[in-house]
Amino acid sequence: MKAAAKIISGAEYLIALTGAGVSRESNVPTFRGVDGLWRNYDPMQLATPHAFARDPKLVWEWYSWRQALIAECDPNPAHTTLAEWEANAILRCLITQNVDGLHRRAGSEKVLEVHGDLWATKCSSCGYRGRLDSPAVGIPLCPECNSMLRPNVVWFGESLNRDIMTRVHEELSLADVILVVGTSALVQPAASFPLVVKYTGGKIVETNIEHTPLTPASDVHVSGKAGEVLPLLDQLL
Ligand code: BJW
Ligand code: ZN
Repeated sequence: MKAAAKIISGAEYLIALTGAGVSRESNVPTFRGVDGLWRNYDPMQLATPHAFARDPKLVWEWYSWRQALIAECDPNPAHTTLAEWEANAILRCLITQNVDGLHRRAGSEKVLEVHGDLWATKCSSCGYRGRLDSPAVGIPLCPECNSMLRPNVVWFGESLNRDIMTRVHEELSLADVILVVGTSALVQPAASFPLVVKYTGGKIVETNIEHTPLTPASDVHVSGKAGEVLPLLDQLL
């Protein structure tokens, strides 16, 4: 913990990468692991363009269920600590794989949501983009062309948004320390972002309740729950 605090305090340009583990203590299920979303649902049946083409109703049911679940969740001390660090210019940018919006709700402003936003929609055939303000009922239709809307999230096999990726790469090149919180580091390209910082001479601080493929490349690994580790780290700065 002290070693992690020392690296963070000494950082010239600290950024963070978060995954589902940062929201676990807000009661948002993670994807993998014992109580993960993928235990009961096969991601390949739900989080792919092919799945949506085959059974859009099933895919929307899954997203609508998650929207309802997340609407009941609130940011936890991990989210609020990161938001405070941004406000105090300790943290320069937050890259998140999460689509739950909890970082923004905690007050973080410089957030790059690389896998999209659970409440955002886009048309499956025209360029329409929209937002839901309550969980979807059935299959929402495009107000412009009446085709099916889909969640504006990034599914397997899809490219990440180009403008967001440009900004991610700018941040990765500026960063000398990246704090990686609660990601299994299995899904590309996000899993490789910390390595970009490392290969340009920067450091990786990882915190997670388990080891990940990034642990061997990390300068420090802090074992523990994000909602406990981050406030403790804050006290040591
Ligand atoms: C705690 C905690 C607590 C718990 N405190 N910690 C072979 C090799 C390499 C790549 C590929 C490959 N085959 C295919 C690919 C590409 C593919 C990929 O990476 N696949 C791998 C699975 C093998 N990637 C893609 O397809 C990406 N696009 C792409 O590459 O485009 C180029 C391309 C185009 C065409 C063909 C090929 C390439 C897109 C990836 C999109 C991922 N989308 C999802 C769904 C988003 C929408 C939605 O939410 O529905 O994003 S999948 C899912 O995984 C979601 C997450 O953001 C993402 C990462 O998961 P995360 O956040 O790490 O969560 P978990 O559950 O895995 O881990 C939680 C962690 O928290 C654990 O470590 C716990 O220990 C920890 N934890 N409680 C701290 N309290
Ligand atoms: Zn449309």
